[in-house]
Amino acid sequence: MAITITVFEQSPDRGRGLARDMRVRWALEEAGQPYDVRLLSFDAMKEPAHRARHPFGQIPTYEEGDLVLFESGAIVLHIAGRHAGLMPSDPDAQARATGWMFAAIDTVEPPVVELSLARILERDKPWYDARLPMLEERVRGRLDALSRRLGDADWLDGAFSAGDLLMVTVLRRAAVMGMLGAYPNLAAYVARGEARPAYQRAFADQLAVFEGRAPAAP
Ligand code: GTB
Repeated sequence: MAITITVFEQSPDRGRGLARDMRVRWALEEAGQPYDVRLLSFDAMKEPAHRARHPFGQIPTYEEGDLVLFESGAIVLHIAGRHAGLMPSDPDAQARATGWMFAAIDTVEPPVVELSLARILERDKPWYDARLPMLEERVRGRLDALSRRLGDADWLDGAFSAGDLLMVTVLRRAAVMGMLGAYPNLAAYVARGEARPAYQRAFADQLAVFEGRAPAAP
C-alpha cells in the first residue's frame, strides 16, 4: 500500500531537518518503506482538505490506503509496529522502547520546544530576560537526567529503537540552541543517530524539498 506523508513546502528551519516530518521520514527509511510527500504551504495546512487529515492543521500526516494518521509519535509507533527495524522482538523490551518514545515526546520535548519558541517569539517581550534562564534550567534538568541514564551506552535500552529515533530528533532541537555542550555523551548519541544511513537518506530528502529538488505527490 502506497504511503504519503505531508511536509512543509518551505520549512522554516531552512532544510535543517528540525520539523517533525523528519522523524517520520527517518522511521520509514529505517523500516525500508518507500513513501511520497505532499508539500503544503502554511495556508494549505489550514484548508478543510488538510484539516480532514489533521484536525489542528499541522504537518506531518501519514496516509496508507484508508488509514490517515496525525501526530508524529503515533505515526512512528504505527510504522514501528508494522515493520522490522524499530522495535525489539522481546515484548518487555518493546514496552520499554515505547516508554522511551513517550519520554522523548512527553518529558523531554516540551521544555525544549518551550525554550525554542521563547527564543524565536519572545525576544522583544519585557519578560524575556527574566524568563530565559528558567526555561534553560528546565531543559538542563531533563538533559542532566537523560545524560546520567544513557551513560556511555550507545542507545537508551540495548539496540537502536523507535525510542532512540524520537529522542535523537528531540535532542537535535536542543543541540541547535547550544544546549548539548555540557553533555558530551548526549552529543555523541545524537551524532550516532545522525550517522545512520536511514537518517542520512531522510535528511537528504527533506533538504531536497527545501531546495526545490524533490518530486511531490499531488
Ligand atoms: N504534536 C504534533 C506532532 O508531533 O506531530 C506537533 C506537530 C507540529 O508542531 N507541527 C508543526 C506545524 O505544522 C511543524 S513541526 N506547524 C505549523 C502550524 O502549526 O501552523 C514544528 C517545527 C516547526 C519549525 C521548526 N523549525 O523551523 O526549526 C521546528 C519544528
